[in-house]
Amino acid sequence: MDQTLTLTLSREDIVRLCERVEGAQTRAYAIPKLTDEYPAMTIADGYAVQLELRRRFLAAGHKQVGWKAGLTSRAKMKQMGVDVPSIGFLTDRMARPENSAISTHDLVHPRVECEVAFVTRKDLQGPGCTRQDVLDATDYVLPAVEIIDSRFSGFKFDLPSVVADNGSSARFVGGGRPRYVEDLDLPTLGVVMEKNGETVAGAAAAAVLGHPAEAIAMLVNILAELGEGLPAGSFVMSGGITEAVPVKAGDSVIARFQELGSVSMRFV
Ligand code: OOG
Ligand code: MG
Repeated sequence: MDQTLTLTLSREDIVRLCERVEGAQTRAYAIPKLTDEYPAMTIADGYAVQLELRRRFLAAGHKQVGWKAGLTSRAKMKQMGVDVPSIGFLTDRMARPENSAISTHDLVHPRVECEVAFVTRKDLQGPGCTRQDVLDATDYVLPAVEIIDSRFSGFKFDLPSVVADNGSSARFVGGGRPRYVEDLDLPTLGVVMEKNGETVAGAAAAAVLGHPAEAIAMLVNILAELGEGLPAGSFVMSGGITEAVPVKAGDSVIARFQELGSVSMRFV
């Protein structure tokens, strides 16, 4: 088995680290990255902590709505200093309506990023899931903004730590105009992020692994390694196209996507 897939943490350590991450997420405070205390932690350990976190949230009544791929563009990998993509789960409690006021008081140091979101109409199962499998299983795509919030001090982490922190997932807003993928040329689709009326980031969707559907295929293949599939009806974000932009109370953000419309929100 691949070294990175080997578990090194005991069950007690997994629960302990999960409680640490859960406390930081729900009470919005920064903690040192987990590998400071557990330098031998692997990606498999990170996913074990994430799985425990998901189990607890679902047991507390949160509903899972889908998944997110992260660190799928060069801009994001460079910004975060991590060059392997990751996945995280999304729940109903993280969703915020378009044009709404999003509180920053329950977040540590939020950042926004533009992403293409997919909604599936067929089950997808890896290994070996391809971009074409994803396109065939896609109901429609829509523009989304993810509000990420690493719980690690200084927004600095490594892959095992960020995976344990559910890929920095915090909030997300879907909106704009849902479209069928076959009516679009997704790679050439341009996106621009505006903060307080100024353009702060922009790129084409090809920045995400050449085609955002490639990120969904990667996510399905990681899920397979974790012994899971992606059920029909999932909402899946394919990863930030540009680098993430910090936001604070008082900021307003508009992500404008060619062909897909725009997604707006303000922070309070
Ligand atoms: C990790 C999450 C990355 C994306 O879209 O690349 C992510 C992070 O940057 O904190 O959501
Ligand atoms: Mg993201």
